[in-house]
Amino acid sequence: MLETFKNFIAGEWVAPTTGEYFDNRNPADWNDVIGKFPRSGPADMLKAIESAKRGFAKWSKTPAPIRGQVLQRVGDLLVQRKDAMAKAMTREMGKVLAETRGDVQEGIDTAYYAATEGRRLFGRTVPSELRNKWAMSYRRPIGIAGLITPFNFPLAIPTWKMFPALLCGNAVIFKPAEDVPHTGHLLVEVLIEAGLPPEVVQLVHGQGSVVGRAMVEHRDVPVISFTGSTETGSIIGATCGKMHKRLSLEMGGKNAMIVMGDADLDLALDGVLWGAFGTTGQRCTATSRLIVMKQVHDEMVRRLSERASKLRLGDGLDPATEVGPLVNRAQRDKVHSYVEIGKKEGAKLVAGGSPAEEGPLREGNFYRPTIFDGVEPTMRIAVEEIFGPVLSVVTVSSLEEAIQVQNSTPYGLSSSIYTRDVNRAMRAIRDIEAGITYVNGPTIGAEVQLPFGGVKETGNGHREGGPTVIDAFTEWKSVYIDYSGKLQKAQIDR
Ligand code: UN1
Repeated sequence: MLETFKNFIAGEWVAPTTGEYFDNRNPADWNDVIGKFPRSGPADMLKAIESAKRGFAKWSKTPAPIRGQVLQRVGDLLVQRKDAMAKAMTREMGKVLAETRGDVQEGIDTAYYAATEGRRLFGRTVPSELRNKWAMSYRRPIGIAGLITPFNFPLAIPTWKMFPALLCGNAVIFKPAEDVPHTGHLLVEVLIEAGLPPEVVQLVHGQGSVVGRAMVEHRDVPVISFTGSTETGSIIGATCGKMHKRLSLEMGGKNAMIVMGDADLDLALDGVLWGAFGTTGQRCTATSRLIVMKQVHDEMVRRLSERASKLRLGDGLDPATEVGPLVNRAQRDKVHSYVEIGKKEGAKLVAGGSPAEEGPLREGNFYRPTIFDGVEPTMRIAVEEIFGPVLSVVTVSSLEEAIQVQNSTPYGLSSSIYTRDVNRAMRAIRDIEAGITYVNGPTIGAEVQLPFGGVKETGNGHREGGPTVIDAFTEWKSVYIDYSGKLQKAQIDR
């Protein structure tokens, strides 16, 4: 009997008012249905907002160190459930078990990091220009934070937003991607078991264009945090701009790895395989371009295409699998359409280029790790985000040219350079336009205690992770306390 899941609204697991549900299927085997999840409507969102207001009234008055203790317990429960949650995640979105375990670990790290922030959440005390007057500023929660999250890191990305938002004293409404509702469900179960007051978190499943939209357009949700496509981010941004809402956006990437002539090629090879084909290329930080110096191009591309063609595709739960499926059929079709575009543009296909359909792979959304050589920096496959296992190789003849190519897309999330020359590395760090630069590592591998985010069309200036994320979820209040017992006029009586 297929399990029917519910929303979590007003402290209870409840059926959607629409009475409608959608099937959540395993992308490695379309016949495996995980469960039915609510296709909620705006009325469900309205109830969630009303409840979150009550949750906020209570939670915002709970001392931050006590809020931190709840997050500490959240971390402990995630540790206990790491394996079970990782398996559930692989089953619903496909990436291999080692990676979904890493995804849960990122949630654990975020929980413990946020927990300790409860005893910091620093404000500033500064001197007043007047005698016998005190001046300070401190951070306050904003209200209800609406969180809209993608499928590729079904646990880590929601936690990047949710844990700091909660620590800062906000209530949250969580709208997970339609492809990964089960992980969202399991995460909310953990929060409730850890002792979070029930109305402080609301889980509303459904479509972004329906429930996500109802949340973004509602005046009582003053903060929105979104990770997803630049296209959707622009729509959300327009609404939030009109309504003067706080908005943190984390969007597309077209991340490049630069390989210099002096690089350790074995290291670069391991790095590009992991960066391009880990998570089946479905990361905002995926290495989707390889910018290689001409003297090492031939060797690099030959060895790379050999190894990419040997990567083992399969169900992510099988320990022998190296590359799982794409998340759904539409995503597989999109990847294939980009491969057709690349061929038409005149790039040379040196690995992959087609869906993988042998044996049991036929039941899933598998696509062969794909490499295009001879790519011009202006081709669409070198500029647009594909979000799949497709790598474009561009050849260059100097560091300057490499950096120019690296910077020639509308995005600026992650970047990487392989070189043994510290001067080159430092120049790349300075001149690359991106939120993250790795030296001798691929474009993926961000850690939770550092700012995460990008420049240009990747973001809107906010950073998740580290101490920076709390800027998205707090307001400043400045406080002046005059203990002189007389009227002192700033700027005048000094
Ligand atoms: C993403 O690319 O969508 O840097 C997030 C990494 C992960 C997070 C990636 N820690 O690989």
